[in-house]
Amino acid sequence: MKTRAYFPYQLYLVISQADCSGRNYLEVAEQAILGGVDIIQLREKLLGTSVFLEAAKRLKDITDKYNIPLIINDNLQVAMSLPAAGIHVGNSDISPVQVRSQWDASQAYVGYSIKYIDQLADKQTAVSDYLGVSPVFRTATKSDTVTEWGLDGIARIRQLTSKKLVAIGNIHKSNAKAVISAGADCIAVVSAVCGAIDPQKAAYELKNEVLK
Ligand code: TZP
Ligand code: MG
Repeated sequence: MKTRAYFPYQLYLVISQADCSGRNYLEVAEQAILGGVDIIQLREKLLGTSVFLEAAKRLKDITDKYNIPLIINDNLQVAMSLPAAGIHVGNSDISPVQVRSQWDASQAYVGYSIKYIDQLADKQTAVSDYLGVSPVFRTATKSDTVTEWGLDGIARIRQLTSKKLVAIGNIHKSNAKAVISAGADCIAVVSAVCGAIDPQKAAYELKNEVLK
């Protein structure tokens, strides 16, 4: 596992079983890794902890095989039980400070979604390893979003923090390079890979756009 200070990833797949539209999420994840996805988050909003944990264990068998970090969305119990490489939380979930106090794993990544510019100055940001710029563009995949940051928003956040920035929200092949040029370190996608006919090809094409 990587040290916390080191977050070299550029293509982040956020996956759920529901977002794979009937296909097996494990197959989609493996194809995505083969295409160039270098970090994966399992984001299951509808599963209870024990079912979420079982789904995560199956995915971890694959991410371990390719030495890819597996991040868990929101559920610290699942993240700690696996154990995952880290956890990603929003600003209405368990806080990064609480995660740090309950999860004694110095190597674990903590990702924190930024919806409001004021969050950059708070202590939650200070203890996080990377920030989710959420969303960059409005997306049908997640409807309850607040700020649509746009490319200008990424550039603004970039000027205010040296934290690694993971941009998410309606990122596709056509806009991925612009998102990186605006100041993001990494792009995160759901539908561009999970909704693609060929997830491996989709990941490969995205990776080519974001490679520096
Ligand atoms: N957080 C902010 S936007 C989003 C999440 C989980 C969904 C991104 O999905 P897509 O399909 O890549 O737009
Ligand atoms: Mg959340």
